[in-house]
Amino acid sequence: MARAISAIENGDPECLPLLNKLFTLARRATVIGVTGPPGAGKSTLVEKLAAAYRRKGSRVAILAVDPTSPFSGGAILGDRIRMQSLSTDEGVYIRSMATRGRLGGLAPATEDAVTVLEAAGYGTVAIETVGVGQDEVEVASLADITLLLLTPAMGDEVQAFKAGVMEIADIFVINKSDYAGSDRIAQEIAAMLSLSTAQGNWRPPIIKTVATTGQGIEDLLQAVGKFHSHAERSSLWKAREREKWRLRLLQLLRQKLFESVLHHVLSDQEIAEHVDRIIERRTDPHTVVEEIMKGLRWCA
Ligand SMILES: Nc1nc2c(ncn2[C@@H]2O[C@H](COP(=O)(O)OP(=O)(O)OP(=O)(O)O)[C@@H](O)[C@H]2O)c(=O)[nH]1
Ligand SMILES: [Mg+2]
Repeated sequence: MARAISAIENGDPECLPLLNKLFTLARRATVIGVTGPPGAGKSTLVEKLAAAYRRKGSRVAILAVDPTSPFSGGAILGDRIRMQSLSTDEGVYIRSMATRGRLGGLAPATEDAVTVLEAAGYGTVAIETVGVGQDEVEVASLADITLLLLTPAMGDEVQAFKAGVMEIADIFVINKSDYAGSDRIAQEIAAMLSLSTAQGNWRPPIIKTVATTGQGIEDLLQAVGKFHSHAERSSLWKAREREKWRLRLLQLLRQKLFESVLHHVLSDQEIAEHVDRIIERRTDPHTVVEEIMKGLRWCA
């Protein structure tokens, strides 16, 4: 399993037949996305959630996506160490993945890693991603349920969140509720929610937790269970599933088309020449792209 994920991460073409087989075999896992700002307690909470699911008998996989540092080029990859209480449990699989420059908060291989884990029989897959409250919300399109972690320390920052960030939350978790201010932030979120239209008749609950002690984890599990049955009863899950695979298909296609243009149509030398012409203002970038597109027979 680990080798398969590494091969996928490295873009090994031999993975494609394997992924095809695994995908068609795989039983669906429940994918829980956990996102929130740096240090909000995501790993600590995921560790507690995983332990709770283990007690219910489910095997749990955790994918912790670490932003690749633009400075060192390496990821922090510290969560395996941080989630030590789970490290001796064979029913738990933990893996860190680096974003490697992919925008949106996921690692390039996250979706396919989920396929591998589903095929390996993990019933629950938790994906931890860092969201700084802006655009790192891609996890929501992959996950069945998205938990957005906030903390009392955030205060006014919540109001500065872009609308799209609040909308990804199926459940709001106010972690570090042992600190003062959790009621205030809960009220602010409730006020924001009252202004927005509920997605598929689901009003996201606001759950207070203290991940370090496990306080509130049982409430959170119940909220996840409630969402689960709501999403199954309503058409929410079906609609999300369609949208997820539609986006995934377009994303892969976009990437392939782009790579194939770079590979077959444009050499580095030609790109450099186009750049020269743009710098010299003999043409503009739009016109260059139009010219390149005209050169592609299948686009005509
Ligand atoms: N007081 C308090 N501390 C907490 C709580 N949850 C987590 N912490 C502490 O907050 C720090 C950060 O926790 P992590 O679980 O690593 O947070 P994270 O969101 O995964 O952090 P990154 O992955 O680095 O973004 C750790 O020192 C935790 O022990 C909580 O509910 N209360
Ligand atoms: Mg973490």
